[in-house]
Amino acid sequence: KIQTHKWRQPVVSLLELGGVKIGRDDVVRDDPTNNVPDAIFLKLGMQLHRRDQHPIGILKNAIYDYFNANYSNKFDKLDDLCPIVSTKENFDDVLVPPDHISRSYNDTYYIDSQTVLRCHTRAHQAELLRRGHTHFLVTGDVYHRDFIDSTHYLFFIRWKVFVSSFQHLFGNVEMHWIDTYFPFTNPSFELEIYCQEKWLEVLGCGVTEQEILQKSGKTGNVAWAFGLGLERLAMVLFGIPDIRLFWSTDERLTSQFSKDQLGVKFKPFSKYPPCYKGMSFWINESFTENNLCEVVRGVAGDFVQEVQLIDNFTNNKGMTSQCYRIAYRSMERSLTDEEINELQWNVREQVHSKLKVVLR
Ligand code: FA5
Ligand code: MG
Repeated sequence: KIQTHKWRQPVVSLLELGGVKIGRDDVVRDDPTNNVPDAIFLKLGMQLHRRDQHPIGILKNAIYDYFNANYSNKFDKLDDLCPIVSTKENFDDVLVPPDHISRSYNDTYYIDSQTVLRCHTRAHQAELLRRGHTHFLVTGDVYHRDFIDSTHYLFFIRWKVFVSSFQHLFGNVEMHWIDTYFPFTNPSFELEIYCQEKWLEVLGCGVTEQEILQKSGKTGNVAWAFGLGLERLAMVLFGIPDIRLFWSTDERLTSQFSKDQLGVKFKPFSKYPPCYKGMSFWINESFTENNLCEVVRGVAGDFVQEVQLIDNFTNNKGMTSQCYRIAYRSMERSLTDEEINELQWNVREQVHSKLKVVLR
């Protein structure tokens, strides 16, 4: 039986993903080669991008329509591939070097040492090329261990396409391109758009390395690929201020959107302010911010809006102390002081016991 916090989602123990039946015990195990928490298993089957009335589904359909109209149905669309893949598919096949940080347990969810929750839909690329697909869009949820703020989520819906133009969707938003590095493309670029007074990265792209194409029997071709976070684009298009709102089942949210309605602006229903709590501790060698966020998320779920490092100093004995500020906030209702104090108390307790840091 899954242990869930009293405010969290209902208990599920079996999912069907892309035609495959997956039990909770196949994904979440008490085993050093596994770092998938229950909270992630519970979200695995949600497939927001396959819901026609959901902002993510509406956006996906609009992008599909755009491709159908402009590339005369040339693109094959796959949106139901199982997110559980091998480390070979997720890393080796797309030329991620053996020592690349994205392979670490700090950055990726491992089911066991050979199996991960895909970090990108590119994990399906080699197989699709081998199966003879040349133009394709893969939509699916992808999983990263990451820090917490209003534009980052532990998993998000990603795209991979072979195409050259995308301006159409962004309209007249201010944007710029940045040169960057990815192991699988060269040259590589990122696109940022200006949103909520900050530059926000919305996609990475580039020309696929020839080695990848050669390995899939596509020598002599040129491929253009990109990966786009649908949430971030949907935040701009629908005026949705916080990424957690996509996972809300509150009717005041879901009733605002309907099939094929792309231009609708979200009307906020929660004016509940965030409540801030601080905590300081002496870190140890194995401490990482992602591990801290995992613990906080494990306790507070979607009630945590942001975890922010606000102070960092090293004393004359070489010990480093860090202070974090946690913002608690529900998108749906007002949290009581009692609830917040209990969350914070549990966070402190687990940060101490799981991360072995010394609280100050
Ligand atoms: C990449 O940056 C490259 N793999 C993109 C790529 C694809 C390059 C194909 C070349 C060819 P990454 O997953 O880090 O992948 O980010 C892709 C997009 O996902 C980002 O631009 C952003 O829109 C979104 N994204 C990244 N992290 C998060 C997160 N924590 N929460 C929500 N969206 C995110
Ligand atoms: Mg990136």
